[in-house]
Amino acid sequence: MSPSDDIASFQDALRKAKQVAILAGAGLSAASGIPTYRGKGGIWHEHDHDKVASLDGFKKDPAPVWQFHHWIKQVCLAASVNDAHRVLASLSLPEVRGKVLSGLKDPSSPPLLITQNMDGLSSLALDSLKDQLSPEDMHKAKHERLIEMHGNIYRQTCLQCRHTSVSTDCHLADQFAGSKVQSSTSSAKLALDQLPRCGGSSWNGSNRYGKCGGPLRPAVVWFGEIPEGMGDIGRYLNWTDMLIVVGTSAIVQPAAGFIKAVKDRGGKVAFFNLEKVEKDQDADWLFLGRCEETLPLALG
Ligand code: BJW
Ligand code: ZN
Repeated sequence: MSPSDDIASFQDALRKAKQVAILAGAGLSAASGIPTYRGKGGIWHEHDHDKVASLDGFKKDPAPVWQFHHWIKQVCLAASVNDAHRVLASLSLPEVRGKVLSGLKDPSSPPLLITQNMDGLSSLALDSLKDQLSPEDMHKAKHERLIEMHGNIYRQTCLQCRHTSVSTDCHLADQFAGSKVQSSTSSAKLALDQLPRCGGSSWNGSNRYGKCGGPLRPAVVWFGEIPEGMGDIGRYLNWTDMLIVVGTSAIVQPAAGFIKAVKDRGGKVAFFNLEKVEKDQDADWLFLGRCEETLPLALG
């Protein structure tokens, strides 16, 4: 049976759901000016993901990988949250849950937001609720009920000591100064000794702690790597009876498999996407359109 586009029946099912999860993809941040990966204008039309989004590619030639991530970071820094991020963040407010999700088994907790995006915008949308959420509820919303399964563009990990640091600075800004690297495909080339190095402390073998200096990599999840939070996601989805899928082509595993996992346990699935995708055949509801418009209508 093809999915329904009836908002009232979706809202009714949502009010009755006992445990709700949201799976988000690049379409969630499209209205914020961040390009998606596939489809028109998609990042993978311009870039070879084997080269810029795999550990093998990084080991062979790290410079273009850093250049690519430097560009994404600049795009993310220039972006701001949109209405779809805002309405999802609003589910962290108890009074909104009382209205939209009144059947939750645990009414004191927001639904789990699993995002494949590494732009940090879902967390930023929660920050804007700081006057309406207690510090405990804010902590829960940001650290227990938000999983950035493909990592975060503002973090980097040292391949030598494994130290992970967070930085909103553009590491490579100095190296690129004057060379105007404004696009991901700029021909400006980085030398190996210009690539970011670890400034964290590590055991240096002589009974003292010092600067490690090892090579850094972006702390994002590349192809062939295991996404973050898989254990927590699996446990949560076991009991999820409503999965809301927003702005993803649902091609990349393991995220794409979450849809079947919920359906197989008798749960319902609602898609909010700009266009039809293969996996929405399994959905109970499909709302085609821009999620920054359709989500506030359905959840508002
Ligand atoms: C809107 C909108 C608007 C636009 N409103 N909608 C062969 C078969 C099966 C699997 C594999 C295979 N070969 C390899 C694999 C595994 C691989 C995989 O799935 N590959 C497929 C491509 C085939 N997966 C992996 O390697 C993953 N790891 C893994 O599987 O480990 C083993 C494992 C096993 C079991 C358990 C656990 C682990 C890792 C995947 C890592 C993905 N990383 C990237 C980031 C790289 C960039 C970087 O390094 O900086 O993550 S790739 C890229 O794709 C990014 C995204 O998060 C991810 C998903 O993309 P998303 O979000 O769906 O974006 P799009 O562009 O595809 O779709 C956007 C949608 O939005 C479109 O439909 C638009 O219409 C819509 N839209 N505007 C609503 N306004
Ligand atoms: Zn280090």
